[in-house]
Amino acid sequence: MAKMTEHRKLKKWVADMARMCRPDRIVWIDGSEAEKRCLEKEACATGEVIRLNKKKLPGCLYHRTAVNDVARTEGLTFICTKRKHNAGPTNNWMSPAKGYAKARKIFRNAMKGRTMYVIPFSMGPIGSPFSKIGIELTDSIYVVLNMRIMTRIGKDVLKSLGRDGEFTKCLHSKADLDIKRRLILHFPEDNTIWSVGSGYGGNVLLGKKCLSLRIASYLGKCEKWMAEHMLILGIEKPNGQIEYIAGAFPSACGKTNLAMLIPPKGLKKKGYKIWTVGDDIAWMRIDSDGRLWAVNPEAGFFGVAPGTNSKTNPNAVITSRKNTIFTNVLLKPDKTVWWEGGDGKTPSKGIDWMGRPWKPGMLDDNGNVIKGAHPNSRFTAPIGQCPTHTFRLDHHHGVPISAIILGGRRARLAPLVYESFDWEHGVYVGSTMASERTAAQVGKLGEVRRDPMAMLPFCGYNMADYFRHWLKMGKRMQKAPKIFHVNWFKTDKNGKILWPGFGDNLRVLEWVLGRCDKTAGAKKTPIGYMPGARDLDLTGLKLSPDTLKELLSIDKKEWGRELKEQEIFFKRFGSDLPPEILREHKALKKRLG
Ligand code: SAT
Ligand code: MN
Repeated sequence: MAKMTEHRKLKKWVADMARMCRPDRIVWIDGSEAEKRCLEKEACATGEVIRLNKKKLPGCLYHRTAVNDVARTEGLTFICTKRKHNAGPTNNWMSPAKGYAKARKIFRNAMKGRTMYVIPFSMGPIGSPFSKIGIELTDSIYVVLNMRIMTRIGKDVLKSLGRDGEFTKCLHSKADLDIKRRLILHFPEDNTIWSVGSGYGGNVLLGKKCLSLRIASYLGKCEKWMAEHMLILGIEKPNGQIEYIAGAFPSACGKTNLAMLIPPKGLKKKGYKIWTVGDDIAWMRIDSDGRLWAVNPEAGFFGVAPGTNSKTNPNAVITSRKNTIFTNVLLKPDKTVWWEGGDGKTPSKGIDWMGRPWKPGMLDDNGNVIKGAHPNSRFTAPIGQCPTHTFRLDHHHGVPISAIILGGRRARLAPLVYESFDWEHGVYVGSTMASERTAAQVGKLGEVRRDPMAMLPFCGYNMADYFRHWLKMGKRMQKAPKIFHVNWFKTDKNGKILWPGFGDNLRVLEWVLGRCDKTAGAKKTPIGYMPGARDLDLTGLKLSPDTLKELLSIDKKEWGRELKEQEIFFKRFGSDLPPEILREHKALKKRLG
């Protein structure tokens, strides 16, 4: 099968890796339907996946990961650069020599008795000069089947790679799934990723966070473009014009929902329509018109299941009705699936994400309710099945971005929305983003952590340089997108979320676009421009004037504390921090008095 390519370096690398991992067989993935059927059959036979109800969920599969392997493990994720300084203070660092040596010990013989699959994949349309090719070697059929959905794979990718094309070398083995022997290593200087000891999502679908963000952010800095943890959506305005917005939010903060939102009644009547371009990653370049253009390098969604239902995200529900892989959700007796906050009644019984018989209300040893689905359970579905998917998916230059929105999950402090004064101020706002920890990463839930541009776990180099790169990109553009900050998660004193969110977020985006074409009003505040009560279209929304006031309020005391916390965070970068960031910080302090 290695006949599929005449790329000598590629063949040699596959042989070298096989010599280390010792698989019984090597299979080159061609991407065909026949091959997919074969893989599914084999994975069903071994129990790696379960075929779901063919009538109700045609083409759908079910998979459970190991109980200690349900989210990205950031503590075991490393940037391996020759100089520690190049990884920066926010990344775990290892020298390449040590990284390779440590991982080699775990990879050695790890694929004995298994098959090594060689997956050629393209991030972005195959053949586009802006796309990046990776080859993932893996001993997991689950990974192959997911990569089929999340990326463009197979023969055509190899063809486009030719005899000597550049590719990211991605090696993955589940090994023994021992968390003590788990490592997710990035070698940006070698264009290489090694992941071992995990079978979960972002740890193992190496085209996603590892290549498209960590490696790509490094490449983007070198090649003058941006790889960002952003959704991309098009908003068709009543006049038929489509404006595109990119939005950075940490994992599990609603990017997927926002990317495919349904306009609320009042706005739908006006004629708004949404086009989904991407829900997680944006690669952005400056085009000949001096504007920033974005592509979604992925081909599918790896969305959070819990909370997804026909009210919160009808498009996601439709998207995942067929040809979808469900991971760590509840399996019902009729071979359909369910999760907390999903459609339909809570099933009276099922098999939970840990593979144990489950009934609603069951308690664990600590008296906590046992969930049927893990809070970070996921669905993997092709973007082409999304009713709102853009017709520009395969356009190599993507879509022009009018506005960037930055958001976190913050109970207090950040108002519903504000607009930065200019690009430099916007970069500062991005550098100070913070969010409460979600189930998407292993760690304590709810803890507020700094997460600049939602890239804290995904920036493949020193974040101080990353801020500098953003500042430079702004200078290179003739018409930079306006930068906004949003917070859908502000609560009242009792912890109740004030803003309805979901489709109603379009009301905020309408204002954002209005600011871009200078049709929406705003008032100047110390933190940026904010809408007055009458600048938002709240038709049909039951929101008391007090609630709106609270949503748009700025508590100077809280902001004073915030400024201090920012200082502590910035100190970590020492003298590397661009002076522009400190200047903006000082200016804000002064404006707040
Ligand atoms: O596990 S993934 O990294 O793919 C999803 C996420 O955490 O955003
Ligand atoms: Mn993400």
